Amino acid sequence: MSAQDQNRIGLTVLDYRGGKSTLCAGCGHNAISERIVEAMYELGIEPERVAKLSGIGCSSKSPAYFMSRSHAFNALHGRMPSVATGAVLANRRLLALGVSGDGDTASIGIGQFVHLVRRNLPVIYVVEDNGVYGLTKGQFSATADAGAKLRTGAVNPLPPIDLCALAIQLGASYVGRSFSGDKRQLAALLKGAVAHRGTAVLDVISPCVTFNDHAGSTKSYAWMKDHEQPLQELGFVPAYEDIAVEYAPGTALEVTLHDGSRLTLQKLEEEYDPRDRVRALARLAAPPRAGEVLTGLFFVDPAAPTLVDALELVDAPLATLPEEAVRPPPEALRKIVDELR
Ligand SMILES: Cc1ncc(C[n+]2csc(CCOP(=O)(O)OP(=O)(O)O)c2C)c(N)n1
Ligand code: SF4
Repeated sequence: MSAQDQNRIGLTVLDYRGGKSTLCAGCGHNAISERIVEAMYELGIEPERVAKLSGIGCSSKSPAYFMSRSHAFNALHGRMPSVATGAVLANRRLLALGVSGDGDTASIGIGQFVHLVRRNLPVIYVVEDNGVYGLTKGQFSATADAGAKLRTGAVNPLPPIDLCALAIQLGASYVGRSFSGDKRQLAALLKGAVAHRGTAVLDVISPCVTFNDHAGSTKSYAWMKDHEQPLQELGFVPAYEDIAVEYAPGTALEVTLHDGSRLTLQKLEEEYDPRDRVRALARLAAPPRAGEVLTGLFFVDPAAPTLVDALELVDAPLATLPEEAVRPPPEALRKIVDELR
């Protein structure tokens, strides 16, 4: 792809870029921004349709570094889900993209995260997971592995929260894990998330090169290169392109997403089926070998009802509705008051 190539809506990749990153050179978060730019460009998503939402942290700063033409809101620490809920309910036409950190999500924002996934709010929720609070200089977060070491030698005594297992258990309908350095897998997972219509949680291991990329860290580049264990070979087939599946018959599983596009999954394990919630949880509870990081698409349910379905909202953005549609007429109010007398 050259910078001049146009996508199906006539935009170039430059139209999807953002401001110059102020994050540390080599930070995994920058690589994730790159993949988001590519995915949105390749899928031909209108930048103006996207609402980028985040909390506080290095990760939460990263929406400033992609898709400048989109809407954006940088919320309080851990409070992005509330803002995302308001934005999605007010305007169902928006494509909501939340970007958060492991501290933002699994520590201070855990209550908000839990309710977002429980409601299956239509939002892509990317956790840029480095196991530490990068912005405040590297304290352990709640996703740090037990026994992981800080540069100072401090050892984490506590077990980690597995955000993927939590998200599946609570109702998220598209859940996967990837590594910021795994371009192909992350791109496929992101494109699948864009095509999905419920909560898509992507826990992306994203090394903090400044505070958590040393021997003893279990979220460093070196550790992830040695310990990543992909669950399947992922490819994404957009609905507007001809099918070009290269997998041998009998080895691939095709999942049709709500917008009609499909995810093709080449199973490493004969019977792994990402549509089975119980099996997904069992698989996450028993990683391949001690210390290995399982990546891939763990669970997808394209038909799961979302909060928007439950509320039976109109399709039109609420802000565009005329006053007579949102304000009950005086007779209706009088009737309610009479009933309460
Ligand atoms: C209420 C509140 N408490 C604490 C802070 C300080 N603070 C800012 S960012 C941050 C941690 C961010 O860590 P994480 O979400 O893992 O993102 P990273 O910087 O690692 O990408 C903390 C504790 C704050 N801004 N607000
Ligand atoms: S401190 Fe860590 S998380 Fe923050 S920008 Fe630097 S490398 Fe990235």
